[in-house]
Amino acid sequence: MGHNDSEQLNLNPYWMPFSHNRYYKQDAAHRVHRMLARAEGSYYWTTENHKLYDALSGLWCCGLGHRHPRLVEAVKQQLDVLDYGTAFQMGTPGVFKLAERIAEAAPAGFEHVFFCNSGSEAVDTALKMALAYHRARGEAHRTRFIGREKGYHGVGFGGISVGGMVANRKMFAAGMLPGVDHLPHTHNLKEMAFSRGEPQWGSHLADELERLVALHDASTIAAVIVEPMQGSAGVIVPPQGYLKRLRELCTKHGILLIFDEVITGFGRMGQPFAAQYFDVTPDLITFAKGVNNGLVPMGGVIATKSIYDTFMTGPDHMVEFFHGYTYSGHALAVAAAHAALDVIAEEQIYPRVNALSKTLEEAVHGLKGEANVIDIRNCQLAAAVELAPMEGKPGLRAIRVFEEALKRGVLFRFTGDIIAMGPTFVSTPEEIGHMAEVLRESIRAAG
Ligand code: PXG
Repeated sequence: MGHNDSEQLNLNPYWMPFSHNRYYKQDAAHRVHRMLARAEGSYYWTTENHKLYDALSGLWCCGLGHRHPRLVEAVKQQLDVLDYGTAFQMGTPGVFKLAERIAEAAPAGFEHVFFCNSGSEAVDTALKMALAYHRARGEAHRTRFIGREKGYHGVGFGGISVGGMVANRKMFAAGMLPGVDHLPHTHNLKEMAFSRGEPQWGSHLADELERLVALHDASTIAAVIVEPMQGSAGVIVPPQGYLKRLRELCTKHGILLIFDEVITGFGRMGQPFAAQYFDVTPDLITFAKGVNNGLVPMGGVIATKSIYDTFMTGPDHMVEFFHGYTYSGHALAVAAAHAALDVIAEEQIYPRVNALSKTLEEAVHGLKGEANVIDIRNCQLAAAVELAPMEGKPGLRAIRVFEEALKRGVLFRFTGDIIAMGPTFVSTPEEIGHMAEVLRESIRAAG
């Protein structure tokens, strides 16, 4: 489709998700380089045939690069064999095998995988597992969840309840889960601006869990859920020792610890999961995105043996967990996931990410000193540059930077006045360096 074709589109019927619909639709100038036509590897091409480096791997999901031939082929082949296989009370060899492979990649003790279709569903599934687990153990009084400020756990009612993003919560307050409380977030510009990797300051913030336990009593709390590294809030990196401390406190009080690894799972951390990267083992792990490179929607929850076994009681012809989705373990998603796991192994993605992360760290921290740059953060193959808001117009500076970068051939992600980066795992050091230089020029051009 050429540029002119896209200008003839009726833009009105499509209600764009998490987007400024009016800004995008009202003025062709606002859509320049913002209509995607095709993709390959680390690049998109727009309908004007303008090439864009994909600095966030889609929405954190296409780390292996777009249209990886192995994944494309796997899905095509699957289509010739089985399109959709009934998900309840039936199975396919592929989905059993995939669960085994994912459990093998997870930390020791994680032996069971439940599939769904998105990160939001994965979070709701994990929260339900936590409630049902305690109930099955005779601790039905453990009903409370603890999330964290600035946390993002998708957009289901469970996810927004434990999430900590005001904009995602305030309109829906009436539908929130009752009894949820939040840990403070760990972002503090004064104490940690321009930290490389995990900030030294802030592990004491995990002790706030003790305060919440004292307030609510441990016997009322089912689970704590956190992103090991907060992605959506703009790459907020856990302070050194913070996650270990959370783990200790959860164990001490019989509270399940859920790591939401929707962004951190399957590559971004240079390890299968952030649990391994930070060497902290939760009780449940949610995943989505990278499991099959975003090719077909898929999410899931990995559970420890002891959690799974707790459900396996009662008459064995009965359903043990009243939960599941029509598309749980969809055949196409499963085929893509097998291929993604093959590629991760064959292309040595984890060592590659580890090496590339150092390049990213150097490149982004090289922007220190640019006007209006107030913080730079990085964690493995994720980074963010925080900009000073324009007087009275929060968010506008980042939009300007975003638009300047589009002109220069890089698609960044912005949230508030933060520019986030999550390059593909198959990027070259040169591409990472170029991305950072485009960001520098765009920050200067945006004024
Ligand atoms: N948990 C976490 C930790 C996430 O990052 C979700 C749950 C929800 O996933 P679904 O598949 O329901 O969207 C996410 C999603 C961004 C960005 O710009 C991040 C997400 C989605 C879109 C954009 O950082 N994370």
